[in-house]
Amino acid sequence: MTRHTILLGAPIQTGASQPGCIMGPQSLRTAGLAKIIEDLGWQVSDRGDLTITPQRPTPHPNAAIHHLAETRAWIDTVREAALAAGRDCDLPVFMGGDHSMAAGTLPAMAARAAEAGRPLFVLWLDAHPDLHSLDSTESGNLHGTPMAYALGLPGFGSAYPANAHPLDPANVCMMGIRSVDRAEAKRILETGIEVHDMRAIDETGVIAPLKAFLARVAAANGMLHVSFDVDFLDPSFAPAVGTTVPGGATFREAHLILEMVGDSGLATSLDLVELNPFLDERGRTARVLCDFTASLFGRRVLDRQTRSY
Ligand code: B3U
Ligand code: MN
Ligand code: MN
Repeated sequence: MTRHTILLGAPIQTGASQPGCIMGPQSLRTAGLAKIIEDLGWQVSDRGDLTITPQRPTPHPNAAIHHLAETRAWIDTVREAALAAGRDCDLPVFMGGDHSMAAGTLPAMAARAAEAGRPLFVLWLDAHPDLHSLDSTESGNLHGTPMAYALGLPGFGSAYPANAHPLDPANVCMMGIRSVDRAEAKRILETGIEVHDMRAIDETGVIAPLKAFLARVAAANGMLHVSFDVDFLDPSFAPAVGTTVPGGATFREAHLILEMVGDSGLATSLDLVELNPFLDERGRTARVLCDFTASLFGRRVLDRQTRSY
């Protein structure tokens, strides 16, 4: 049976430090994302881009915070549309937009998993853990908050919507982490989240930890959401991101991760976030993201049998 994906654009840039992510969904479309997935035998529907109406500013005791009202509106809008897309296809692709989008997609996929009576697992590919609350963020850039919110951690008051389906930290696996603020480091220790920072990846490679995580997802009959932040990648080949951090995943590491996830057949949703086309070099980063997405959707270098690792 033909599998079906829905592309959904969330042109959010209010959570990032600089403008540009508003063009992310269009850049992915221009790079041919729909056709690339179609050529792999999938049915593809593009639901276009979500919008929010203009918002009045919401005050918050943490004066550093930018665009709280817009972020809240995006969270509500994205959550509803992401849940519908999750119900209507096998593997929706949420095209950001900055990573504050995940404060909508993660609770939506958790709600979807609860409906299906399955646990939700999250593979978080990012230079950052995005574990700030509204109280702890110092930059005030709300793309630094979605994971803390999705886990149901304190520090959000009623400024973000109540999170009815908090993620289990034991079901989260982070890879590529190399920029962690003090409040975030504390939360990593408190929650016990599995974090494979770049040092760990240098020491052990990506295969063993990913294989172990995927085995846990399979054993639990879990749903798997992959949240792919462009800054997971080394900026030398993926420059189109506002918060570049040196020492990121190589093309080969990222390619292998997405191929292994693709081989597992476990992925049930994907975020592509933080692509800032204003900072790109002739569409290079958008094309790289399309290539990795193709790997997740089943493209292989040779049409040989799927490996078991
Ligand atoms: N942790 C820092 C930096 C950051 C988080 N996410 C991104 N950058 N992309 C902060 O601003 O919260
Ligand atoms: Mn991020
Ligand atoms: Mn990041």
